[in-house]
Amino acid sequence: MEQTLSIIKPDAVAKNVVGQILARFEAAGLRIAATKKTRLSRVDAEAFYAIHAERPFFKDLVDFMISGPVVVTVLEGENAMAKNRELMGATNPAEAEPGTIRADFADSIDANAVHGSDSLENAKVEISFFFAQREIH
Ligand code: RTP
Ligand code: MG
Repeated sequence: MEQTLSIIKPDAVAKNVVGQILARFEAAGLRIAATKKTRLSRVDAEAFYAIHAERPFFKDLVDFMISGPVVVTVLEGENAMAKNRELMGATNPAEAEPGTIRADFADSIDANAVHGSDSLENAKVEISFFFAQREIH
C-alpha cells in the first residue's frame, strides 16, 4: 500500500486545527500509519528542505518551519501521495481550490498549513527522515 509524508506546519498547529486536518485525511480514505508532534531544529529543517537550498525563499521557509512544533504523519492508502496533494490544494492558498486544507486553514504562501511529499521517491526519503520502521503500522 502506498505511503506518503504529511507535515502539519507550525501555523496550523498554533491554530489548534490538527484534529480537523487529520480528520480530512481519514474522511478521504487515507489511514494514519504513524504520527507524532515534534519540533525541527534549524539543521533538521535545512536538511529536510535541502532541495530548495538555492531558492530565494529558503531562509524564510526554514525560519517558518522551526517557529513552533509540527505534527508529522505517515499516510497510507491507494494513491496516498497524489490524494494528499489534492486534499492540500495549491501552494499559495489564494490559488487553492475551495474545500482544500490550504484554502480553509492557510494564511499565506509561507504559512500554508501543510506539507506533503511530491513524489513516491521523495515520500520514502521523507518518511525515513522522521520515523523508524518499527514506528509505522
Ligand atoms: P510543501 O513542499 O511544503 O508541501 O509545499 P509545495 O510542494 O506545495 O511547494 P514547494 O514548491 O515544495 O515549496 C516549499 C514551500 O516553500 C514555500 N514557498 N514559498 N515565496 C515563495 O515564492 C514560495 N514558494 C514556495 C511554501 O511554504 C512551500 O510550501
Ligand atoms: Mg514541496
